[in-house]
Amino acid sequence: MEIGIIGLPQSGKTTLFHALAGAEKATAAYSAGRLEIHTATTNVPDERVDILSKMFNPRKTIYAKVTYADIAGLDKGITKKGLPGPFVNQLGQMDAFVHVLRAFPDPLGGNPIDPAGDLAILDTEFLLNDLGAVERRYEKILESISKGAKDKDLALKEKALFEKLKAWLEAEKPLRDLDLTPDEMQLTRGYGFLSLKPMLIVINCADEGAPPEVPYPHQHSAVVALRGRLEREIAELAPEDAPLFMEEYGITELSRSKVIRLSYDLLGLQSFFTVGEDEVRAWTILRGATAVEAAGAIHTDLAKGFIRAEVTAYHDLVELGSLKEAQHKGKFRLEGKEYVVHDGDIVHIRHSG
Ligand SMILES: Nc1nc2c(ncn2[C@@H]2O[C@H](COP(=O)(O)OP(=O)(O)O)[C@@H](O)[C@H]2O)c(=O)[nH]1
Ligand SMILES: [Mg+2]
Repeated sequence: MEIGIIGLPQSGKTTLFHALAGAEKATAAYSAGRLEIHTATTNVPDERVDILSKMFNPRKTIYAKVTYADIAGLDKGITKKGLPGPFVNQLGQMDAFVHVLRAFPDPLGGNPIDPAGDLAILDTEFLLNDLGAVERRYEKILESISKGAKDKDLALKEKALFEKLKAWLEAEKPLRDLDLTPDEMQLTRGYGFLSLKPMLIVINCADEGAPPEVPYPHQHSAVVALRGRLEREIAELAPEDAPLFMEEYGITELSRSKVIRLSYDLLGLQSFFTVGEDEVRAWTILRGATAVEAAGAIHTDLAKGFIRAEVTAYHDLVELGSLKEAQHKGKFRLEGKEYVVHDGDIVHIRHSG
């Protein structure tokens, strides 16, 4: 899962990227045409993993992970012709966005502080791009129907869906607000619609002063304010130096964890855990995933040879102190393939082969 960090030039994208990547700094750079993209994979902080790790004292503790991409495609500004093609292609491949808004004085001077206005600029570009893509596809669908489409049912379904998408975008509403059925969602795959992707809005504030309000009443989105430059400096400090620095600036809690958690949630992801003396580990699955899908996240062989999932809820395990005690108290369940895994389930897959 890859999350694109987007925003106008000088909004603090690269600064936030480094704050999120933190000390791990496992960053890689690649270029797509003239675009330079940096990516970093980072742990999803999860106190449940910390607690389980204390409980089992394993050789290895492994957190869930997300990848962030710093896409510097707009550094020359938005052209009058809209967003550049290679930039849109890159954005289309992301699973979600973190949209950075500048709420500190423009380091290059000239532009006022207007986070809500800046947000509207890119949002509008996303809508226009999607509308263009929807219209082009819609023409193709009509054409194929008039020529006697091979799969007529599918073509008609697509036609209805794209009419809906078109009307929605023409009303200047992002696609992420549209309630689509899983079937319809499937049909939108592959187009990379930008306004359909979940979006976390980060108001990037000056070192001092209260953050401005930026209302964003849309689905699959959230708003968080932070001080990107300070967060980056702290993320890059040695851990023992961080508390003093934070005290100096009156920072009681870093937003880094919050941003990472929120982006994980917005992606529709959840974690289940495997525990033992060897390893305590968080695994990532989609919300609504079944036990056999969870098995597949660990290894395809576990999905193929799936017999049963042994499941204990996280809070039961923590409350009772051990898997054995959970078993005694009847909090240890055997579940079949179709069981819908809950966030925080402790799972052991019984399998053959
Ligand atoms: N005061 C302040 N300056 C920031 C903050 N974040 C970034 N900057 C400064 O803004 C400039 C642009 O930041 P950068 O991360 O390169 O922006 P990008 O163009 O969006 O990647 C740099 O001079 C940063 O030091 C912030 O949270 N507060
Ligand atoms: Mg940058």
